[in-house]
Amino acid sequence: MRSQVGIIGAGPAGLLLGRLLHLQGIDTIILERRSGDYVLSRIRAGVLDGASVRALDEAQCDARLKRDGLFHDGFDIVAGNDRFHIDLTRHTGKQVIVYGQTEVTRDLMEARAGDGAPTLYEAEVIAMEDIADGPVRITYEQNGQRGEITCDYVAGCDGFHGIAAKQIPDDIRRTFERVYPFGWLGLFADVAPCSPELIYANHENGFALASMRSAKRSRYYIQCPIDADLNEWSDERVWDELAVRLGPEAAERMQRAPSIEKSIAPLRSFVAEPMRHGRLFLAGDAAHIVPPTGAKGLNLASADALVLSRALTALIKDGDPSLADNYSAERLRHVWKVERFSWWMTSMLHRFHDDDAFGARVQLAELDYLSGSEAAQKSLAENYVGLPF
Ligand code: RFL
Ligand code: PHB
Repeated sequence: MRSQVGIIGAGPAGLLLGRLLHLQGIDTIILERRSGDYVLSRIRAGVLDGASVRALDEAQCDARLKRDGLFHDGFDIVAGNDRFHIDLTRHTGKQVIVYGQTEVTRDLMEARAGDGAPTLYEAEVIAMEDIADGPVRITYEQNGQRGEITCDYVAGCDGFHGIAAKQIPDDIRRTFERVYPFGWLGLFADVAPCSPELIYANHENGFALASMRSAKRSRYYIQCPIDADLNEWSDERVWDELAVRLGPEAAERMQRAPSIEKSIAPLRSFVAEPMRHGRLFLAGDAAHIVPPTGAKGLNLASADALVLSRALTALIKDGDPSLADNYSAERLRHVWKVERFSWWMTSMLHRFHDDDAFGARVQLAELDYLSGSEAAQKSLAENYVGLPF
């Protein structure tokens, strides 16, 4: 099989890129190691910023998002006994949209099916050859059989555990990483949200987040030890912790119900540089990971896909390499600002080591400053709605 662009991974980055290139008349093949149902069952992001909204608009895949998404003007922060509001719209004139990654993925998969563009599911890429000069040969395994695709360019949209980033030679690739000493335990329940907007809480027991997917479905998270055993966290125990950490006002309104999903995710900051080598371009979690506190992972993946689609279009249709040559440097400037923001939100809102009394006081001062400073709130707001790129 042959294609102009081979895309590895059918997560949001790969599907968005595939759709944007299709609209430019460029053909793509997507190889995804999981089944379509598996990809759709992965529960992840919930908040879309300006990058995702722009990308989905250009992809002409935003009809359901505009109809069913929840448009939020701000969110609350609870710190000890204090609860204050971050007014995104007043500070930036913008909103964020609560709309699940699952729904984004479904919309993009449907559009791709309508385009008649090929996606090979349960096809795991195991090797790539000639990424320096091309044409690139991608070898994959599907149902125990090997197959090969030849393409002019490859987009590695295969997430943090993917194979694409590792094709960049060790003497060129540099990685930067911070692993946090805790995880997030997330829970879904079919109950009304406890507040019309999100609540981020810093409590002495640890971080908590009240989020949602609809007027009838709530998403909650609590900080937990990195080695926490899910079996030791009954629904009741999670609800009790949420009630304590989110504060009395939220606790009073919080409805409890059996969880329909419960899982633990580690938190990590990670960047791999460069984001391009020869004919291979990286996008999304394959190139960078942020801790979910700033709600930025999916949004960075969207920004990558948008910028990469333009670069590949100029390269393939006009023979103009300038955008492609700039891709890595341009994206990394934005990526590092978002890494900084996500790290800062995480540092401000979580409990770190019990023995760091100085760190704990600085964190209290940070929250106190934020609650009283319009300038600090504006800075948070402009990062949360998405920085220009
Ligand atoms: P994905 O979604 O991981 O997709 C990569 C795909 O590549 C496939 N793959 C391969 N396919 C073929 N051959 C191989 N060798 C392959 N290796 C891997 C995988 O099966 C997979 O389908 O990466 P992508 O597209 O870059 O998208 C990134 C986002 O999924 C991620 O950044 C977000 O989910 C992060 N995130 C959040 N982001 C936000 O913007 N807002 C949020 O509110 C938010 N909340 C979250 C989050 C992530 C979380 N977890 C579970 C880490 C909340 C959580 C709890
Ligand atoms: C979510 O709803 O899953 C969510 C919301 C905000 C975050 C992270 C996750 O910062």
